[in-house]
Amino acid sequence: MKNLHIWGRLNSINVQKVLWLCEDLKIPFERTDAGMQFGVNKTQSYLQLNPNGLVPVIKDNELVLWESHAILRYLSKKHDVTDILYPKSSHQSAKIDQWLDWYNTTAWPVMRPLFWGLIRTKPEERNLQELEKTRVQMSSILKILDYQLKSTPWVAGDHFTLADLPLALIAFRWFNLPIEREEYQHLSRWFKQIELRPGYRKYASAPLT
Ligand SMILES: N[C@@H](CCC(=O)N[C@@H](CS)C(=O)NCC(=O)O)C(=O)O
Repeated sequence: MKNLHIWGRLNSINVQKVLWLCEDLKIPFERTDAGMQFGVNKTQSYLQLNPNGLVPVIKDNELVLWESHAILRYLSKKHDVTDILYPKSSHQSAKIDQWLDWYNTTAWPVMRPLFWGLIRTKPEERNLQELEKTRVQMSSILKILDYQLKSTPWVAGDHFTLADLPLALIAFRWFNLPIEREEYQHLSRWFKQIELRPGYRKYASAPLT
């Protein structure tokens, strides 16, 4: 039996973050499908692990942990011997935290309705006007990321870090939704590098569902 167990379905963006990191860091794990069509996440035993009834949740020996970014930080601190993904130095991790918070407060709240509206809503139930407004808003958010990537090769500086990973999952959705896209040169350059990462290839590049 592996020490690390992950609950969550493969097409959840928050689960994908954790699976991708495990692949990049070669952390062995077992996984149980949970969420949406798999159910599980509203059962009493699951709610004892995560009272929010959301995926992912992990159990690593005795530690139970939910919130995908907390899980990313925990696994990086424990397994990343290079100390690059989420450096122990508070000075170096500050920018990574900035972008992880920006993902949660700014980027995902806009990408989420765009993704749900175009992928998980029947065509006849889509509000196309509203979706176009959201697309324009998402584009202006990605312009901020593009501007950052003009001055640094990766989101938080010279290396791939935890700052890149969740934002790359948003970028994947942006590049794969059936929408018009403004040309963001630096974002595209960065994303080509993202596409080479093993965790992205294995867990984050399947067609959107
Ligand atoms: N802030 C949480 C959000 C977790 C979340 O919203 N998970 C979604 C999937 S991406 C979920 O569990 N949805 C219910 C379901 O799949 O049934 C995190 O980052 O882990």
